[in-house]
Amino acid sequence: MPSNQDKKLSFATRSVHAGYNSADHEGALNPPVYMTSTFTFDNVAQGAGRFAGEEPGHFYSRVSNPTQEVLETRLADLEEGEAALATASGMGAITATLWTIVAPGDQILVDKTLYGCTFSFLEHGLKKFGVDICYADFTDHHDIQAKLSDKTRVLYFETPVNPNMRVIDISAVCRIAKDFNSQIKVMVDNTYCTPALQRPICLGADIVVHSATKYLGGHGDLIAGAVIADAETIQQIRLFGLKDMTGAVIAPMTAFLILRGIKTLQLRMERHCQNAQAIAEMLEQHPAVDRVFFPGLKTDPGYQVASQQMDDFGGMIALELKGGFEAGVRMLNRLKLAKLAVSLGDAETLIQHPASMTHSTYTVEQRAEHGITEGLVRISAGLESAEDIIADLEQALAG
Ligand code: 4LM
Repeated sequence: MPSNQDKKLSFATRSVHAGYNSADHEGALNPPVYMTSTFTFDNVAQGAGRFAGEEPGHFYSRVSNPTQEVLETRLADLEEGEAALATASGMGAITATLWTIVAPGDQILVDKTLYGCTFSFLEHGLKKFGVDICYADFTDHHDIQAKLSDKTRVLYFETPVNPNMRVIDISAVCRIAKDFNSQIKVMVDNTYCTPALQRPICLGADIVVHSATKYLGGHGDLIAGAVIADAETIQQIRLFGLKDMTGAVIAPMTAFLILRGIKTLQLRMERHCQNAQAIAEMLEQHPAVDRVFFPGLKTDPGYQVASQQMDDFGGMIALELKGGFEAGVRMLNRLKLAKLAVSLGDAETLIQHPASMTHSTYTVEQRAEHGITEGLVRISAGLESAEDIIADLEQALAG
């Protein structure tokens, strides 16, 4: 039996403490922000040893920095992975990872709906360099099986999916991939949930990526990203994808702000989830609304899987109005409290129109093919009182 001391601390406690001991830093309650680009060596042998990875220690902040390291230790702990790498953006995390693990001739099998710039990177970026990008409906397990091939190197998806909220069964997808070929890497974008709600590595995934710009930072004041995986993969991404291929390095001050944000992650997620649930339930009853996409509604096709793999249903909602695109535009232009803006996971409720904004990287035909309707409206429920957000949405819908 482990003693009480050995027992794993709770998520909330680890969000505040993991990776940092004030006793090692003059008693400073918060981690110092190491504003330095380079690190001095005692002698040439020490410098050479650090470059060769044979000696511990930092040598240049494009590779690592002590403030960044605290954030990485905390993120690895919360996602229950071995190691993490913090990056300058979510796209920095995604691109640094994929540049590292795929080669020309490999296939990446991805869910049919992705955040617009992830789609663009795959379709217009990696494809140009001879990587085959193959799409499947990851809620249809036969479709995944049919598209796996001996070239498949990575399976990649988001859940719930940005922007249409489809829910993908992480354990089932991992089983299908590993049964086919145990070497395939399953990579999950966990931005919408954060580890406070969903931990893909515990469900069998190999790699988790984040836009830390969103809930992890939590205050709409920074751009950042992260990758969590086994230590060897993280080291490869750090020394190739980050150092040589993208240079998508996080700034020390940004790492500090994310550490600050993560201290309140669980508290904030609870409120985001409560507000989203209340908003979705109102919208479901509203006569102007055609469809609501939110996995916390019992009528949602993702409800069962979300109940199993998520601790709560998240803060994101999508909807379609009865009048389609025109009705959506009229409603968005009438909002007073909710902000018309892309991004998500901030204190402010943010609403946007994916077809003309976050998913405008797809053509109209591609959006139709990939399940993104032209009239879809996306809501990121903020931390205001649910009553006030609902009143604003109701007045905007009333017209
Ligand atoms: C948005 N999203 O949807 P950076 N992965 C997911 C995302 O939603 C995003 C990124 C990665 C939005 C931005 C405008 C699921 C971004 C990319 O923006 O590079 O940190 O993350 O509104």
